[in-house]
Amino acid sequence: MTTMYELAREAYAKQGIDTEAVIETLANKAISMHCWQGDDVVGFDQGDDNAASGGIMTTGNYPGRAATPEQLMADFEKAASLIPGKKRINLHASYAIFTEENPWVDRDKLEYKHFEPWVTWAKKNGFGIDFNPTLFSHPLVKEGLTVSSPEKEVRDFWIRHCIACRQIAERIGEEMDDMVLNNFWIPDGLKDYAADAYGLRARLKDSLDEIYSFETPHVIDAVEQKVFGIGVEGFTTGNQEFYVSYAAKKGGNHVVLIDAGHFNPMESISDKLPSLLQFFPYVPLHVTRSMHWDSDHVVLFEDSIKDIAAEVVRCPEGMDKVLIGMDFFDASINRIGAYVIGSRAAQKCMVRALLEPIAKLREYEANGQGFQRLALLEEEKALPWNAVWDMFCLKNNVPVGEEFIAEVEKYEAEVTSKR
Ligand code: RNT
Ligand code: ZN
Repeated sequence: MTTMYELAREAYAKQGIDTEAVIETLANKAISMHCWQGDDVVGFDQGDDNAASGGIMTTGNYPGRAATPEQLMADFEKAASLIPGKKRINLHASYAIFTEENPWVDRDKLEYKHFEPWVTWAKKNGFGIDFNPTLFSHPLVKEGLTVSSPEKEVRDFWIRHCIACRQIAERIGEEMDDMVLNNFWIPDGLKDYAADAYGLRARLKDSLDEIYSFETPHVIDAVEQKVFGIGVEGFTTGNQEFYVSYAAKKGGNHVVLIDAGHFNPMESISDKLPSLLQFFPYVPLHVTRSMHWDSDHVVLFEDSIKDIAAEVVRCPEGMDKVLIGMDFFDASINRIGAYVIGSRAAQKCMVRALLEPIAKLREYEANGQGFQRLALLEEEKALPWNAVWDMFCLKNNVPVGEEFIAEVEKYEAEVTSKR
C-alpha cells in the first residue's frame, strides 16, 4: 500500500498537487453525522414505536435499531471509529434525554438540560454538535402543517418549540465554544393544490420572524427547502424562493441548507454552491442520495456527490464555508454499516476533489483552450486517488478498504444482534 501511495504521490506531484497537504486538509474538515441513521428517525420523545411521520418516512426492518440514548451513543461511537477525520453529531430535538430527574416534557418545553448528556458525551469523544428542531412525527402536525397552520394554537406550539431549540443550540454552542448549525426543516405542505399559497407563506414568514427575534451568536440559523414531501405532494410552504429570500434578507448568520434530495431529479445541487457562496457566510449541506425521489438512500461514490465535492473545493473558502452534513436513513441494512459507507463515500469524493489539478484546468479555461481543459478533466479521473484515500484512512487510524466490513460484523454479533 505504501508503494502504491508513493506512486500516487509522484503522479499527483507532476500535476502540481501535494498529496500530503490534501490528507491534512481533509483530516481537519469535519463531517456532521446525523444521529437519526442509528434509530430510523424515531427519537426518544414519542414512544418506541413512533415511526417517522409528517412528510418523512424510513423503510426497512433490519434488526438491532438503537432504542435508547446509551445504545445510540454506543453505535455512533462504533461508526465514528471507522470513519476518518473530524466528526460532529447532528442531533434532532426529538433526541432529548429524559430521566427521573428530568422527566418527559413536550417539545415546546424542552431545555438545555435535556441535551446536557449529549454535550458531556460529545466532549468526551471529541465530537462537535449540530442541532435541529423536530417539526414532524408529532400529533400537533395538523393537516400537514405546523408554523404555517391557520390554527393559532398549532402555530404557537411550534413557534415555542423552535424558540426553545434556538436557545438550546445557543447554550450548546457556549458549552462547546463552537458555532452550532441549527437547521429548520419545516415539512408544511398540502396534499393537493393550494388556493391560498400566499396566506400560508405569510404565516410562515410571521412565525419565523417571531422565532428569530433574538440573537444567538453561537448559532448558524439555517432553513431547508424541499420540492415536496410524502402526503404533501401538492404544495410546499417553504420552497427555495421563500427561504433564499428570507435568509438573504435577514443577513448575519442566516443561511439556506441544501439537501441533495430536495430538488427536481435533474437539478444539480453542486451548481448552487458557487452562487450561494457569493452571498452567504455558510452553505450547509445534507448529503444524501435520492432514487427517483427524496428516498434518502445511503450515499455512494457517485457523480452527483463528486460534483458537489468538486465545487466545495473549487470555490474560494468553500472548505470553510460549506458545512458537510449527512442525511440518509436506511433501515433495511446494518445501520452502523450504513453510516460508515455513506460518510466514507462523501469523504472519498472530497479526496478526489482535493486532488483535482485545478490550477492547470483554470489556466486552460482562461486561455480558451477548451479541448485541453476537457482532456485533463477526463484523464484526471483515472489518476490513483484511491491510494491517497487509503493513506488518509491509515494515517487517521481507521480500517483501510473493506476491512471495516469485519468490524461492523463483529459489533453486530456482539452487540446489535442481541437487542
Ligand atoms: C427531510 C429533510 C430533513 C430530515 C432530517 C431528519 O426531507 O431532509 O433534513 O431528513 O431533519
Ligand atoms: Zn435534509
